[in-house]
Amino acid sequence: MSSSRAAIVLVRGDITEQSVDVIVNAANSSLLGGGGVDGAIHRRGGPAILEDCRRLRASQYGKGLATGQAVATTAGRLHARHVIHTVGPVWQASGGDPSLLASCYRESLRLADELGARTIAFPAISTGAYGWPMEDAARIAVETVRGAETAVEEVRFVLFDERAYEAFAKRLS
Ligand code: AR6
Repeated sequence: MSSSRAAIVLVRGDITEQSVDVIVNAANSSLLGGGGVDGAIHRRGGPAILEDCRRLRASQYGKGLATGQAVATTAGRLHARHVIHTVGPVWQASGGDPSLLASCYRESLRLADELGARTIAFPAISTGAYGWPMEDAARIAVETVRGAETAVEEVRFVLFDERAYEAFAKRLS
C-alpha cells in the first residue's frame, strides 16, 4: 500500500491556538456547535463559522453530516484558512465501528487535499463526549494518517492532556 509522506507531529495543547492551513473540528451531525473542541472552535473562531454551517444545513446538508464524513467552512478568526468539520462515531457499550473513526481522518485529509492544504491539525476525535477509549483512538488515528495518500506535508495531532499525548506518542515510537 502506498502511504503518506506527511510528517506527523504531536503537540500538547489547545487546537484553537494552532497556525495551520486546516483545523479539524470534532463536530456532531447537526453542525451547529456543541461542547469540547467544537465549542472552543466556535468561541474562538467567531460567528462566521456558524454562519457557514447554517448555510450548509440550508443547502446540501439538510439532514446534517453523517458519521465519518467531512465538510469545510471558513476558519473565521482562527489562524487557519479552513475548518474541516467531521463527525466521529459514538462509543457504545458494545464498542464502536473503527472504520467510521478511520473515515473521519481519511475524509478530512481528502478534503484538505482538495483545498490545497499543506498543514492540518487534528484533535483526538471521539475521545471526549463520544467516549472512545484513548489508546484505541490513537492507534486508529496514527495508522490511518500513515496509510493515507495525501499531499499534506504536516499532520499535527493536538492533544489536550498528558494522557492523550502519551497514547499518541506510544503509537509513533
Ligand atoms: N483542543 C484540543 N483538544 C481538545 C480541546 C481543545 N481546545 N478541547 C477538548 N479537547 P470532544 P468528541 C479534547 O468531546 O468526543 C461536542 O459537543 C478532549 O479532551 O471535543 O468527538 C460535539 O459537538 C478529547 O480528548 O469530541 C459533539 O457533540 C478530544 O478533544 C461531541 O462533543 C475530543 O473530545 C463530539 O465528541
